[in-house]
Amino acid sequence: MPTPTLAPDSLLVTVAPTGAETAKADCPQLPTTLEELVATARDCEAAGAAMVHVHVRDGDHRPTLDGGLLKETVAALRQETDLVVQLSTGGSVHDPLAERLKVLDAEPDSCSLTMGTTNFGDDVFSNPWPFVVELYQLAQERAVVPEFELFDLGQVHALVRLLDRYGLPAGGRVHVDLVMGVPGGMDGTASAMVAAVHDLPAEVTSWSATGIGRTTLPVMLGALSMGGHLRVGMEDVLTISRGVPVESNAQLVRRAVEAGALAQRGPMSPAAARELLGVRPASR
Ligand code: KMH
Ligand code: ZN
Repeated sequence: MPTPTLAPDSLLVTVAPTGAETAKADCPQLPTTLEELVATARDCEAAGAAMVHVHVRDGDHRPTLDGGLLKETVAALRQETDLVVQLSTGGSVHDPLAERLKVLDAEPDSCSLTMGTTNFGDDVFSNPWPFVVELYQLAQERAVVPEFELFDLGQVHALVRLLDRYGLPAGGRVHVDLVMGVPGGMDGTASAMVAAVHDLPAEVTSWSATGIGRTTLPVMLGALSMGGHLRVGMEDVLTISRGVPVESNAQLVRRAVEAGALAQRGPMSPAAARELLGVRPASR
């Protein structure tokens, strides 16, 4: 993707409020129940988020891909917010591939789609090529718009290969999220971002970035300087500054919106985000 001379006027802020890695016992403010998730989503929308990236938890606050709960969650978020609802197909590192494919049965607006296997701390986040292709084709059939998650430079090139072989996603737009700073993936540095963005295929119409842990701020500032959008949230970072715990996801969204304001980019509305991403209009 050629780097645009001018950044877009507005800023897509995606919030990833929960993730699959943090235990509720270690972080009581992590939204793990449906009520907490919906309240968080409402607060984040009011603060300027336009999309929510969702992992759900069971009654014991453990990550689950339970189909009924995923459907209930999509319905509740649609009922209570206008946010673009993106379900994680990454799940947790322990989720079987077949279960991850079934996430699309919950009919979200969007789904995450990671472009390759990555060492993930001490674990392995498994995304073999045949799985990537199957998930992509399923998303095309079901008209679910994927967000391509790129954890590494090699995954940029896997995206080139996927689009060459299987064509454009539903909606015809291609949105990428650079997930930087995972131990085992690309580092959360400006030089890694420049390399990744430089090699994005021409089909890419928008990209965002998120920096895990201590890479949050450099990645945010780098993405704003390169015309990218932002993903923030407690899936990715649990401190607001060194040693200070995050109070809420809305706090992280507000900080992203403030950083966007400095770059003269106001927060994009959910309706504008749907247009950007090629997602169907909301049917609340
Ligand atoms: N929880 C990670 C293993 C995604 O949501 O698609 C994978 C992840 C990516 O969070
Ligand atoms: Zn996720």
